[in-house]
Amino acid sequence: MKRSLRKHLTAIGAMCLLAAMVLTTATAASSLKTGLKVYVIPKNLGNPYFTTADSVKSGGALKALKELKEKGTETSGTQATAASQIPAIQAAITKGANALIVSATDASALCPTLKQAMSRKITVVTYDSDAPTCRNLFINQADSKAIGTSEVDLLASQIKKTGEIAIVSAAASATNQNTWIKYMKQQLKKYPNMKLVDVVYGNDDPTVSTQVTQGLLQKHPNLKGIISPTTVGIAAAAAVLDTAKYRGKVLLTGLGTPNSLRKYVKNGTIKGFELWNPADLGYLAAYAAVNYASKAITGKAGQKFKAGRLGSYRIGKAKTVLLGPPFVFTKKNIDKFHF
Ligand code: RAM
Repeated sequence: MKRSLRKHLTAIGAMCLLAAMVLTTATAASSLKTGLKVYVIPKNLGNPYFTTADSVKSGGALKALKELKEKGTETSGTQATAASQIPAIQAAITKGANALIVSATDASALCPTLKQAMSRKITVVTYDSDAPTCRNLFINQADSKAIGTSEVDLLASQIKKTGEIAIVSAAASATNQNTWIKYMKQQLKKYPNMKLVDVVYGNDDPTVSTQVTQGLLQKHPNLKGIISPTTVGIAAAAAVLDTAKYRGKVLLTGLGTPNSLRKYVKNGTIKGFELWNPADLGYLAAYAAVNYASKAITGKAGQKFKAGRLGSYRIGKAKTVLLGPPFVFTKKNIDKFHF
């Protein structure tokens, strides 16, 4: 009896030991590295959209890196061009980066540098604007097709599905804007009385965006609507349209931030626009980058990881993680948002 009890206890002991071992291994596998040098590299510095996406104050990428005890740095050029952004990426590599979180101004121009980083085992995560062939993961703000389609639908409802329209985009090389425009063109086929007459590029620069919008209005006196899928472009276009001549006559929608468009929504220059929460996008990108750099995930579809306050996320196809659906801001709800 005694012997069998001892045997029993030994068996239980062994099981406990095994369980404890399994537990430690599980914890070890999912525990993240700390002290990593992570560089957050937006298209450009001084763009309020990226300030929100990246900063500690707004709860963006650098906040996540702080929570995870990494060394986070935001760096880029001052213009949303590859020539301005590439030196910042190269400098981050030279400084011994463990991970780069990049919004690509121009995928093909950036790829040689990003590939060089990957060959040195530096984790490369794109967010906001992808470089599909030279990164480990892309953190997508919202379904690209949904963005393009809903922008057209929003404008269609505002101009009664009729009239000439134009697009004021960011850089001609921007992957994100070009993808959305492709879906806008597809969706426009559903509106035979709406005609896309021009696509112009303001380069995420307020002055250039103002000039190209003014140019559009001169060139197309019958213009009824503008879609500007860039936070810088839509704010510049709104300021141009905010005069008695155009207000309510040339309608504007696109992707913008509530703070920069509040007054135009209230005075009727804009009836509705869209966006996601840029801070959540940066925050998610940082969690993904640290998980990848810690080898807790490898980019396989279906893998799950935890992203702090946002909860759990799953990697989808093409090594992409989707933040969530876009949100429409109108006069009714804009005062609930402050970024
Ligand atoms: C601008 C940038 C950015 C884009 C937003 C909507 O700030 O072009 O890449 O995602 O607009």
